[in-house]
Amino acid sequence: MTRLNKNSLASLAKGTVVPGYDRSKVTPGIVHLGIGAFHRAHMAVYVDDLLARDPSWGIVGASLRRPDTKEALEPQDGLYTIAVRDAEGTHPRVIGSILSVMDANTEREELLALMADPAIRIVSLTVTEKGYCYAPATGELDQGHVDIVHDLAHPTTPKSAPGMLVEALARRKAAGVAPFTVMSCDNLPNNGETAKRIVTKFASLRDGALGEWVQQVAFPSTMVDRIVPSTTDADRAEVAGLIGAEDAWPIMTEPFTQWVIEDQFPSGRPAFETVGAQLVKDVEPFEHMKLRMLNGSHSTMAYTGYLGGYEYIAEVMGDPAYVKLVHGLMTEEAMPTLDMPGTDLGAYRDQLLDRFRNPALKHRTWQIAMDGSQKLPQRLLGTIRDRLKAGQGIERLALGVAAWMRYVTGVAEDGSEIDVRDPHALRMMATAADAGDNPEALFEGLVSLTEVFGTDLAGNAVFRKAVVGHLESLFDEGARATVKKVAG
Ligand code: CS2
Repeated sequence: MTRLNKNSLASLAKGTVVPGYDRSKVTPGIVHLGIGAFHRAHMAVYVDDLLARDPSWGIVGASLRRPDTKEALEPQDGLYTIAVRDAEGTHPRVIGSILSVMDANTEREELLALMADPAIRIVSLTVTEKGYCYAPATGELDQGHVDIVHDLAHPTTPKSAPGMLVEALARRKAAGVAPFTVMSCDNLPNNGETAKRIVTKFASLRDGALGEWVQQVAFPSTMVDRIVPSTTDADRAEVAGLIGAEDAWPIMTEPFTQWVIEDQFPSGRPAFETVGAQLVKDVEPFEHMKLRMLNGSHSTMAYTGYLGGYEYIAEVMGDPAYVKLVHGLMTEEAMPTLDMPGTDLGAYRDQLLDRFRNPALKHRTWQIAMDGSQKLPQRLLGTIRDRLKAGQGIERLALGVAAWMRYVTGVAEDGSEIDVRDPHALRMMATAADAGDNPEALFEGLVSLTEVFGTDLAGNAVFRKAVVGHLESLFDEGARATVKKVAG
């Protein structure tokens, strides 16, 4: 079978949507760090929609860790398929906005040179929570992080995202070139502010004058949303059948997509508002809504669902007790903490429940369960803090936290091993091993991870009682019975 690339583009199977602009006219205006599946299903699609109107915003993607995306997309001239799955079927569309992909490990110098080029006006990021090298509870740069230690010692050959951004900015400063705008598209609250705090801290640790200069860089916040399960071999085979060519890395996703962007781009930006993005003054309320409702539910379903023996989110949604739990978590516990005048939160919730139900999306609970230590603070703990302050109940949210604690012990209910993926996995599993099946000791050990829980929650009696109570039930009765009880 022929490979998807610029030569095969004209002969793809009927029904495949292809770029409606002349790719040879497109020039790079954006460097994107962290060219994973999410970016390719989200921002790259918005950019693909606007290149016909303005070809100066092509994307050069870079991966900081692994060369696999480059290896997949290079023979395809950067082209790949997004396959949108709904009840009617799978709809393939070839995206052309990614002009090339660089591997930061082997092409660091070329990548830094490009980032310093005046044509690049935006550097966007999807490096995941852990890519910020910060303490999730405080949002401060983790100066003891191994990559940060490395990058401060070797600032011109950085490995981390903050190190790359600051070295590129230093080169622009030296060349008298205005800074690019840094646009975080990661799932963090105040992602712009957070990126700014980390980048300016890192720059000032490198050199005071650079730290000052970096103050002028714009860091707009964004809220990003699209569910993107990992691609499987079965997905590859299906897409090949649909488009009539082999695509080494298609992306499977849902019809829904949302992007809310803080309008702060002194070096210019594409007309994102013409392709469905919302440009607003303050993104924070949108981020809270999304993180607390969508992601808070997702993480709760991931841990309780995995423990209960459910592989996919759509399966979890087939269990009425779980649906009741998530409905209650959103309605009773998350929604009252949000400040979204003019938004029908009930309708937003119902739309989320429908999205979770999408049977065509094979979204694994295990995938969402990854990196919990980086996700819990913004998804569950912030909501818990707000409610504790107001003297309100936290039963369902606390079950999410307890199920995470039970999950990171690394042992499933049937005694099999759980492949726990998390930057703190080893520490957490050692804590769990010490605690054995004593819920109190497990809580004690894990809540003392202050970079996750801060310093306030360990001593909060209401929080402790709720989480330890759920842990007891998870150990004694199992996840399904516990969900049923807590859902009411
Ligand atoms: C998920 C998110 O894997 C996860 O942690 O909760 O990736 C989620 O699918 C996206 O945030 C949806 O926009």
